[in-house]
Amino acid sequence: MTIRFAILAAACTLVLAGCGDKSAPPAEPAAADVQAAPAETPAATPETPAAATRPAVVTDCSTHVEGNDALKYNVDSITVPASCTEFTINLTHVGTMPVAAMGHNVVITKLSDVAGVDADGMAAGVAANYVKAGDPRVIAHTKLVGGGESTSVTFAVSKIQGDGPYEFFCSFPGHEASGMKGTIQVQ
Ligand SMILES: [Cu+2]
Repeated sequence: MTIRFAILAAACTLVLAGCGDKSAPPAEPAAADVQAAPAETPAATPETPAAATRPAVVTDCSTHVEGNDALKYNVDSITVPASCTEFTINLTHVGTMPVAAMGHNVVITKLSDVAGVDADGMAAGVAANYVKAGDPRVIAHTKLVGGGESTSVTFAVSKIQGDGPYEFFCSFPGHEASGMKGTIQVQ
């Protein structure tokens, strides 16, 4: 900052106009914030720029997704680095409601398979984590968790490098339709 002020002061002596407002030099992010905000790098999902307003933070071929009591994930886009062979999604239910009333999972399918997988999952019931057993359309899924619980799933990245697009969503009845979904892509 000292150097920056020195440059600013030098510039003002050369150019007398436009230096009136010295009260607000551009703030630099605190070091602690840098890791929490890689979402703002230009690498975020050019395919779906409008939809991806809450990109997931990805670290070491894994990410953390939260679900709450208000039928929401905290992210709507997961970009998996192409350098990863496997990828892990850690899911935490940050609410307090029980699994039978407000359970959440993460299911990954092709976008075109979401409706069918969701409907068959509902039929499979809560004991099956709302995922039909052996469904070949399901690329990966976590178990269903209630408030305060966590779970995770790891899958081969090659499984979402085919003929997408791919979506992640919660297959608890009605949750995908309520917006518990997002895009997942490899980049
Ligand atoms: Cu849910």
